[in-house]
Amino acid sequence: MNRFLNGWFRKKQQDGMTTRTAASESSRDGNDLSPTDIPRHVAIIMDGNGRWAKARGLPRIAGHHNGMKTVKRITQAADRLGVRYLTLYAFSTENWKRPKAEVEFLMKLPQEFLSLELDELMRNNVRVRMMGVRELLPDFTLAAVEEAVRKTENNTGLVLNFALNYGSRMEMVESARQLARRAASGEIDPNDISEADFSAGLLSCELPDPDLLIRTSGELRLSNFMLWQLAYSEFWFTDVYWPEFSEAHFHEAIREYQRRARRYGGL
Ligand code: V0D
Repeated sequence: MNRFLNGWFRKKQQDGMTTRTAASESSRDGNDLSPTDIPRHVAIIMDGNGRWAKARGLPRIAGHHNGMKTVKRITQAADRLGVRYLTLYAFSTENWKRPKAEVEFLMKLPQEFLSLELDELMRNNVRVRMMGVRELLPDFTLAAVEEAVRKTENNTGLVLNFALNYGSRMEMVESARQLARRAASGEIDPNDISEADFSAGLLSCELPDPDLLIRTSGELRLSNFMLWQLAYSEFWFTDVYWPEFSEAHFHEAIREYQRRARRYGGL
């Protein structure tokens, strides 16, 4: 793992000094991507961890654990490309219905991830944040995440936003309630409520809307993820399971995003 981290660092320092000629190499490392049209905000539904494990005769938790390595890989890839916001759907409000042992395992992952990666995230100026309902999350999970949020709050690089105990309909109902309370108290006129007012009541209020949504593992649904915020986003789906999702796959998604943007611009 150390070798990989050093590799990331070395590459960062060399950026702009390398000259690449081979087309295959250039397409793999993203040098064929247009640096002027990198999506500002990429959101990802990290699906297929359980299926990846099942296909290998491993327990589902082995899939979740390997999925965590992909989180690291794709955070690095996004950072290198200059993506400003990366939102990852780590745990939905519906995920509590899974077997108790699986939920217990999942709740240990933020702590494990951060104990391995927080130093590196700091060195790379990454800001960690969380989008979700704090209630119901175990104390040790919340403590680990909040420590990372606090330690990185002044970082100015990539914003790594974890959707944790997040549900989109719930957040929209909450925003509606907030506006209804303000209207009932006479603070605002219901007729003056704008889209911006509604957005301001969502858990994503500090982030721009995603430019690109990626979902892995072949499902073509939103599964209650950022329904309002994804109104104008480009969607990109792949059959690849999340534990096998690579930097090259990520570049493929962004290449397609840029192709669509060029076509749209040509109209
Ligand atoms: C399992 C694939 C990182 C999706 C990725 C509690 C399912 C690995 C985090 C994480 C999970 C969350 C917050 C944070 C730092 C790291 C994570 C969960 C699941 C759910 F501040 N991976 N990861 N959280 N998986």
